[in-house]
Amino acid sequence: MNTQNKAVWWKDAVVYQIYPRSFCDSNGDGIGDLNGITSKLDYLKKLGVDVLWLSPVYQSPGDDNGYDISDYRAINPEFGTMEDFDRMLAEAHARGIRIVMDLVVNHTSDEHAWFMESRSSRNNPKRDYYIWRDADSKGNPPNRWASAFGGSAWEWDETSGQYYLHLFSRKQPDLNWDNPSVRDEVFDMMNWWCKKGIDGFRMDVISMISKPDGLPDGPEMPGGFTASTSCNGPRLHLYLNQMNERVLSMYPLMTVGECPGIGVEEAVLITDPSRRELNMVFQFEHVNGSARNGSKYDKWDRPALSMPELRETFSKWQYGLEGRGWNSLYLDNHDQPRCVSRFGNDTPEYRVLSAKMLATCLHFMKGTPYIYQGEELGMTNAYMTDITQYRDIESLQTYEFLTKQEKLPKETVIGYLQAVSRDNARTPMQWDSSANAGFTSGTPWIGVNPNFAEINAQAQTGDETSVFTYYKELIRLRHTLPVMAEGRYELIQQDNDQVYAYTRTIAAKKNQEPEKEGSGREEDQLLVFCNFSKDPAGLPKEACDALERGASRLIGNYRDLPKGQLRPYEALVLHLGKGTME
Ligand code: ISL
Ligand code: CA
Repeated sequence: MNTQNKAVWWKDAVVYQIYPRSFCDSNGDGIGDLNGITSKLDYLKKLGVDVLWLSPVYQSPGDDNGYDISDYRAINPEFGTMEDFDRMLAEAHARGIRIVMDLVVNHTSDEHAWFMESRSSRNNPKRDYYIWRDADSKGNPPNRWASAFGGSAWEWDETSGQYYLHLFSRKQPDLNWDNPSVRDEVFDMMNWWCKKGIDGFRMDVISMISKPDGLPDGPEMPGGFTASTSCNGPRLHLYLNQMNERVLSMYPLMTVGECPGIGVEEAVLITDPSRRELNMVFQFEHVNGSARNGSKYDKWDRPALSMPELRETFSKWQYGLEGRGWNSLYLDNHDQPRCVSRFGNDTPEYRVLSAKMLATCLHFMKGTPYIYQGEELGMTNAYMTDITQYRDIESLQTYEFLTKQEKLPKETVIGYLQAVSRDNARTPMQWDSSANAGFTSGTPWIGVNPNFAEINAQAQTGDETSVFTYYKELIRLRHTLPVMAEGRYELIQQDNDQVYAYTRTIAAKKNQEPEKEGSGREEDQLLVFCNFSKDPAGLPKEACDALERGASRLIGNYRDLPKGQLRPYEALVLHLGKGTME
């Protein structure tokens, strides 16, 4: 691997996220598994990714598809055995591919041994591993926080006569990070996985681990609840710093914190290397939807960001972290609808073009790019029409709440789910055009997207014009061109409402051979132009100038250079580098 021995190897790496349940089923039970992943390593090697991040594969009752862990040191039997895991790890390493584990430690499952002890009585030594509170004088929960999946964030425990906090489902009780024994247990467990040879952690809702003193209510929400105030709590940095000292600093890991509710300045505090916390974070500002039309139900009735809003958000992060921290770059993951459906155009005419355009826009930014399984094929939303087709706890609980309590028409709520349900990302990976898209020989746990006959890996891997081949080229370029990893981002065409355009610039390296006279430039520059609309757009003057100065076409989603206009969803990257004429 080209990045093997550097301490900050993740700076020119590309990460691929696998949602194991939906990736590849090796034994016909309809559920993707570890042996399925191992069988697809050559596919991933061909794509060229450096790192695989696996959504949780630990033992779990599966209330939230594995984000509710009942044993951190055991593999979910649905996914295989620890031997299967070790083999997958070894096979990945043999191909120069690293493995990053999902670390879900804001909460455990209610079936974790710690919680079973904790709830057994008020004097149990593990009582304080979780967040228990008395009812208020009327018997109500201690505050009005809503759970992210609907309803109160507090569950009454009959046996011990107190409420426990669960920011997610009632089967996901929040750990009490203020208890040093909890931190000891978590750090021990992390060291155990590191000693096994894993290469990093993606840390689930890590911005929520430090609860604010007094647990004050947040902004009002429908249903008599308020948002929680648990993001960026008072001891977040202290705990991350301890984690770094006691675990992370001892291995050459990559770490990314999933951080709902985080802004640029908080992100700098977490990712500034001198502060010794994490390498990068997932921020949410570009995927939370736009508040421009007002919204009552948060992500459900918010439109996707328009291109200018998206550009403003991305640019804020690009400028904000420059020289101070490090960005992670993503459009898709297992919680988000498919980006080609949300930000592009998933009709047959424009799907391939717009998928490549979005990929171009994201991958040329500064940071570490993440590809979510199927994104490299331009997979689309599933548009499931009936609630019985949905599996995700958030989708099901939201449907109940909005149709029953809020009395919204079913069609309206199904419309919301079709646009933003997490299940859009969780339909099986589309491998080929055989039954069930080649994902399983049995019955898949969630329906396959009916468009698998047209959109699948087999059809794309050998096709020079496919979305897959385009991603492969983007990854290759990131590994080859230092400017792609290190160049400074600068927005151009700020008022253009069709074209998102920016440059990336890096000074030519000082210690290189002296340039031959007249043959080169002092800096290396990329110019990126992305037409976010199906209408042609005028070719920006920076593109014309660069072409006149001898820029070359680095990559684009049309075969040739545009003539005067950018075509529908056109993406074009020009390279003005050493060797091009001034
Ligand atoms: O998807 C969301 C709801 O719109 C997010 O709020 C999501 O719950 C949040 O990003 C946290 O996500 C992570 O933790 C959850 C889990 O359900 C998600 O799959 C995970 O990515 C609880 O562990
Ligand atoms: Ca299986």
